[in-house]
Amino acid sequence: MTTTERAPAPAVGPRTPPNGGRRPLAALAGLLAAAVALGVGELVAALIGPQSSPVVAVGDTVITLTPEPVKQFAIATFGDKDKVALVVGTLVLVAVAAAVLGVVALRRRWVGVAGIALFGVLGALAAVTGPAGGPLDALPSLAGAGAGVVALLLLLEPLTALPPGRGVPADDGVPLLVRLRDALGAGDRKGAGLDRRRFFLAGGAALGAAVVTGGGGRLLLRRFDVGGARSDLVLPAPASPAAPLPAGADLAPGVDGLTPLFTANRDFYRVDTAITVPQLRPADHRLTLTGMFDAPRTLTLDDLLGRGDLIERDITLTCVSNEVGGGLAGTARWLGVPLGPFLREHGVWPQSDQLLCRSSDGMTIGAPTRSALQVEDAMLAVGMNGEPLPVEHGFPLRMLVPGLYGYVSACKWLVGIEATTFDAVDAYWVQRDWAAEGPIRVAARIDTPAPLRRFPAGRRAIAGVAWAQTRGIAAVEVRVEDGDWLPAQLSPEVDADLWRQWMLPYDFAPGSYQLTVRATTADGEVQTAERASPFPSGATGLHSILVTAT
Ligand SMILES: Nc1nc2c(c(=O)[nH]1)N[C@H]1C(S)=C(S)[C@@H](COP(=O)(O)O)O[C@H]1N2
Ligand SMILES: [Mo]
Repeated sequence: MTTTERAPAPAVGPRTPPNGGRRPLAALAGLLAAAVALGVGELVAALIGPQSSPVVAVGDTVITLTPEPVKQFAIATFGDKDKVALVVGTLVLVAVAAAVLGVVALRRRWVGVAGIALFGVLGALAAVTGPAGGPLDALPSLAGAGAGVVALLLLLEPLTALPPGRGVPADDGVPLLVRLRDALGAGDRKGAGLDRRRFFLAGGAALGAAVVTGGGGRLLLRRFDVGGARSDLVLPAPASPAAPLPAGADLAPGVDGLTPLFTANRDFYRVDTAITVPQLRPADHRLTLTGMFDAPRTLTLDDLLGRGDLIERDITLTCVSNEVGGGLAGTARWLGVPLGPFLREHGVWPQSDQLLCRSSDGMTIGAPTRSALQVEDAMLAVGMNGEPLPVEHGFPLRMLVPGLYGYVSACKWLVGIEATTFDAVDAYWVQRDWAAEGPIRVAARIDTPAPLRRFPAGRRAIAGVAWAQTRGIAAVEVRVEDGDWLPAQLSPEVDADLWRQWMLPYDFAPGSYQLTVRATTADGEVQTAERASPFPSGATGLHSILVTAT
């Protein structure tokens, strides 16, 4: 005979107190705990350095691990705001996770504790393994997680409060550790009630703590800013100034919507992996030459500025990620040490075919030694449009090699050059399967009219820019619908490294039009219509837009 054991019928206890709304409050507790954790993380980071901030460290790691197509999508979608989008996205994910942890921890406190601890460990790992990371960089994430755990337990406690007389009294004279120990076991309390008043008091305190620590941390982090030191830096006059511009060099004043010949620093496109921009003090800055040099050396910024051979040149810089018709190109008047003479002076070996440039944030950019030696006007740049490099554009030192995309030449926040070979080492982007050599492809872009624009019929300028650095632009032609290629007027040639503006007045009858542009280089290459995506070596194809005259 078998017996089936039956669980005793649950005792009918006192009616449970009104607990409705406990879960949303638990979610809120999770959010507030996360806010406290991030706030404390920022505050501790302010003592150590910007790279140790949990948000920055995790964001940096996400960038490092993100597959190239996603990165390309982010650059194409968010442009210069790609890092902002990343940080916001990371915070949204953290918020969702925190709310879920809060709800789960209502019943199982240890899950909440373990969850926050896990985030802390991940943040610490991200910070320590970052390119500029050291063991101390673990502290902000760990301290933040600790504060988050304390906040979560204290916030959840009033949600499962015991009736008076049972358990540890909620306030007054009970040591924090005892309360925490009690709070850890509070999830399974039977017949616990909800003390709304105490929850909101604790919540207010948590919010205050998050704002004060986070805000204070951000303020304190400003002491790492080098804006002041940058303003104080006086650049020497160039030994070789830029060639004077011919009259009428810039067509933009006469053509509405046309890109100016020179891009203002604040309008200059920015592409990099830095969530917080490296802050390098000129006095502390060092450039170290290593590897295949007869005379490996460490130079100060003064060594470079005092050489007396600075050149000033007008150069158009272009990003390999630029889509056909895109805006990731800009022109500036750069000031810097001529790279070829500098490298020869330090005896770079003929066996070296790659210069591995290192940025203070760990980025590596591999430039062909041959180009660095031979391309005229390649430089170690210190100035941009008459001022020291803006911090976002590499202050105090970056490299420029006309004719090469930025990812294989234009290393910002430059602190090291290792003369090596392409066989020996892959730079950052090459590890991510971008081409090891990146000559800029010839391109032309229509700036005006804007795509899909409607405008009154009549005469109107079609205009834009075209570039083929080191080779120069010889012609730009425009095709309206399937008509003949019509030659556009070009801005005067200033230098092959500089883009040229082009312009074609056209009489638009009412109707819709497809406008297409193509450039021809001074050495005879006609821009191909064949479409290629930016990955892995730069986009090709003709910029083509639809407009309507009404
Ligand atoms: N340290 C560092 N340098 C860098 C990069 C970077 O991510 N980190 N990006 C490169 C790329 S892809 C380009 S196109 C140029 C862009 O320079 P800009 O931001 O001054 O326009 O910088 C290059 N130098
Ligand atoms: Mo780039």
